[in-house]
Amino acid sequence: MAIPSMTHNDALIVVDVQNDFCTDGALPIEGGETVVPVLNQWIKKAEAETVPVYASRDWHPRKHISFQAQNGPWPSHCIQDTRGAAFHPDLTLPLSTIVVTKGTRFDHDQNSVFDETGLAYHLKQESITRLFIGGLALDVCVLASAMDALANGFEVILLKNGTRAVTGEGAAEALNRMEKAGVRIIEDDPESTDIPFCTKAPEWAEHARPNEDADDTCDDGRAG
Ligand code: VGL
Ligand code: ZN
Repeated sequence: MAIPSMTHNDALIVVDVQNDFCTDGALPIEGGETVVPVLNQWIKKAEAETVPVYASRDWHPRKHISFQAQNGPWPSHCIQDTRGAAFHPDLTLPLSTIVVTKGTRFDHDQNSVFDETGLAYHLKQESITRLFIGGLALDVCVLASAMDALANGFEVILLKNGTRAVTGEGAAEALNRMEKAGVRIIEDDPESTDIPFCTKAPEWAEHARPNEDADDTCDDGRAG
């Protein structure tokens, strides 16, 4: 099956590619960082087609309800403004990236990027109808986001090579559920599509990171 071209009415959604979900993070997902080069390729392709890039981040307050110390399921992770909550440093998010912050509520966790974020409203305002989704974790936030995207009337393409799951069984179940619900799952490398890459980006853009400031803040000795 041919890889769908990215066009207008598409958006790329990069879910929670944050340090805490990678090796040595607080909630490490096996091979979490391996999604970075794959998603960087999709980001490049999106930029070449002027397809907007959205990056969600899990952004928990201390003592979040999802933490084990609060009787939740997870070790504490992605605490606001810490290094663990920062996007992976090798993720080449363009300056134009729109960041979607979730997991900030005190009364419930927000696994889906659509859960009380207003994102569906915004995407509809932008006339976006189809979402390319990758990131972490396949069986938690990517799954919840893809299912909510369908429920909100979007077409969904899962970038399978650009995601990793917390558990192996979780991965199989997530893929199964998504496929049954109507998510299109693609495994191909974006290099193999018919979309030309843009000619070389300007120097400054190659090094730009929207979270540069957050990183600096963490460098001066604060927790994280
Ligand atoms: C996630 C576990 C806890 C995720 C977030 O982004 O998939 N997983 N919080
Ligand atoms: Zn979380």
